[in-house]
Amino acid sequence: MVKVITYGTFDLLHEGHYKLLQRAKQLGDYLIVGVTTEEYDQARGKLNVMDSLMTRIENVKKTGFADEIIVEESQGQKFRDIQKYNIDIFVVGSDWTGIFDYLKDYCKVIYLERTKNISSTMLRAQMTPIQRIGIIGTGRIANRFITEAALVSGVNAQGVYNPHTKSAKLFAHKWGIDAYEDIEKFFDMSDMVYIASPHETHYGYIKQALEHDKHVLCEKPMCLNKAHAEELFKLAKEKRLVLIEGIKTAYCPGFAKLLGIACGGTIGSIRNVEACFTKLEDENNRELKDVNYGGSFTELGSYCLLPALKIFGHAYEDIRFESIKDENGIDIFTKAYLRYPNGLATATCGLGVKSEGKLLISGTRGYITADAPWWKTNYFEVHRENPDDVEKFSERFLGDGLRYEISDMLSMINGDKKKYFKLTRGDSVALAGILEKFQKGMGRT
Ligand code: C2G
Repeated sequence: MVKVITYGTFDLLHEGHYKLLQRAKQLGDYLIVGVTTEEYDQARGKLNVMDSLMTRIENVKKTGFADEIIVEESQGQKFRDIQKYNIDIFVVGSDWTGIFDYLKDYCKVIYLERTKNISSTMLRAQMTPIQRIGIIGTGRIANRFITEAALVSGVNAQGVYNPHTKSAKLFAHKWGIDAYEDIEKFFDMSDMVYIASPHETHYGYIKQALEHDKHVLCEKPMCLNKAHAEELFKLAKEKRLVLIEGIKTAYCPGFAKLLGIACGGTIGSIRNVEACFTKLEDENNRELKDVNYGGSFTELGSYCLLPALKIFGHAYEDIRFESIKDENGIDIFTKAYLRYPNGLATATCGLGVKSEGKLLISGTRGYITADAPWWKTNYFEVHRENPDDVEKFSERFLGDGLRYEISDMLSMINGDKKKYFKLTRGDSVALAGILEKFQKGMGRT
């Protein structure tokens, strides 16, 4: 008897799961299905699971393919189960290709082609449809987005669009999704759109997506023009669509905890915020070649301005920029100085100069420091006058952190408004306004 095992969350059971189980069953005589517990999903960073474990087990049972159903509770369990149940074949979808090769010493490992298009859940009773994601752009961040989306239940990355069709086809082949040459068909396939194209194309794509009634998650900087940002949020509101800017720091639990403690009075009234983020970039990369939209501040300013905007708000009295520029006039290092009625802030960004990537929040009774990568907040300290009085805080930051914004986006689409406070429309409009001022100061269009 050939024994097969597979594992999954099987949340909002859909045809991707169904077809996986169907093919897994055909590989042998006896199929064991491991359904992940809430605790294990939490531990492995799978977000936004909607169905309870019992519902998910029930739904797997209803498919009729499982001869036995077990629960998966921990990281090392697969290895132990293969011994315990005397398994011949471990099978999982191709979005996991390579990840489980370590099991090849103990049984056959098969990665089955994942199902590209999920039109709906298998169960009419399901109230929460699967959000089909269309991706615009095929660069580094778009690659990271796919792996992060696989760890958010309730979404399915289905298609990619890039005007350079070859890039779209290469990306689609790599990730087992569809490439679209016709943007109209691309929009038809999607429920929500993730935009990771060059900065200057964001406005146009967001507008097109909203006009096609699609929710939008756009990479930062969403806009380099305040009026554009206001226009897009107004359009989204009119059409009852979700439009958010993807600044991963804003959505991660560690940053939320840091803000909560900073603004909770433990360091008194906040009077100074200093955020620095430098990342030496290859001088041939877009970021240091594009004389109109490249440079340190358009690339990293969204991160470095975020703490000041969340703490002091948008009503700064004055802002100025000091930049070090290269021979093409592109800023390799920029400091933005903001003055508020009761506070000072600096945002220091560098793609061509390396500095101490620190976040410092100074108050009348103490200060908070978070070292690089504070923008993936996982640790910070609260210091007071007494140098021995230091409180330490940590919080997990999962993977590349894009799953947090995807998960929050899903919650907003499903009507959970309280998620908006993490990065509000006002924050994104203020950011667009500051970037617009910077662009003008650089003599750019
Ligand atoms: N799947 C698929 N096509 C999709 C979506 C999912 O074939 N469009 C497959 C996955 O590859 C997986 C199974 O369906 O083999 C269950 O998917 P999930 O419930 O998302 O589980 P997952 O998070 O992939 O966890 O230990 C758990 C395993 O790592 C799988």
